[in-house]
Amino acid sequence: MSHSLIQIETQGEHGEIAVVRLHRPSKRNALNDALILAVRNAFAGLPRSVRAAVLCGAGEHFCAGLDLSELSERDAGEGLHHSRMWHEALNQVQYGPVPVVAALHGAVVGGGLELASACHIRVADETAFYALPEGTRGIFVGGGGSVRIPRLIGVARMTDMMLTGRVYDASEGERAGLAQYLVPAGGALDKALELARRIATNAPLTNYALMHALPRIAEQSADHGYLTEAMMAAIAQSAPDAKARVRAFLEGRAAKVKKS
Ligand code: 1HE
Repeated sequence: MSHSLIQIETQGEHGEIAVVRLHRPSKRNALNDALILAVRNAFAGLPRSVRAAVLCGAGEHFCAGLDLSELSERDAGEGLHHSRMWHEALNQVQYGPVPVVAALHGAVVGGGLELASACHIRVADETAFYALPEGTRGIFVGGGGSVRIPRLIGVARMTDMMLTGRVYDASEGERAGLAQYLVPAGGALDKALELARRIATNAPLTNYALMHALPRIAEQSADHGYLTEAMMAAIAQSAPDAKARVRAFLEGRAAKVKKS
């Protein structure tokens, strides 16, 4: 499946991996309204065979953020609805049908970092750099960044990035928690695909719990979190899939945990 601004391809024997590629390289994958809606539609409409997805960008950069040429004459009400449209699209990435691994390279800035933050795992190559130029452009994040980015790197680091225009390089970004994996230049997509293939073999209910229960438990009080955890654990372990996997280990048919 392919739209002009976004390309979607499935991989794997049963089409279990989707690669969703932002495809507006001449504008560094800047997110105009059409592209942000295409992102929403891509994740809302993934084929049912898909168990894990990779999100990447065409060209030299992952994403240059909001298309600044569209930031023209919106009044306050229009700005509110525009931001809510971004929220809806990025929520579709975070709370869509399957875990999403972001493969990052080059600029991961502004709304591009907001989009990467909505993914479940981020893999960056050595060319990646991160910034929130909203601060210096006289605007504010509007794609959920003020909610998601502090959860990755803390309020103090995000405040610094926005107040001073600080740019994190790839290794600083990995140390700060913006990416979970750092790989050589050109290697992000392959690593992201390797992780997605592994994720696709998990029991679907486990992936569901990690996408939908874990982030909510992390927002609950400890007391409420323990109860939600117990209920999620009970549901996950009751699935035939879980029982079969545990039996396979006990009968010596499943892999042991090994140091890598
Ligand atoms: C753009 C955009 C854009 C590039 N909107 N058109 N984001 C920013 O403030 C980042 C702005 N972009 C940059 O700093 C640089 O473009 C990059 C570091 C990402 C890439 O540099 P480079 O040298 O590879 O490309 P370029 O020559 O700067 O850009 C190539 C073309 O893309 C050029 O257009 P052309 O018609 O002259 O060829 C650029 O104008 C265009 N382009 N980035 C529009 N962002 C939900 S709220 C989120 C708020 C934000 O995201 S604010 C942060 C916006």
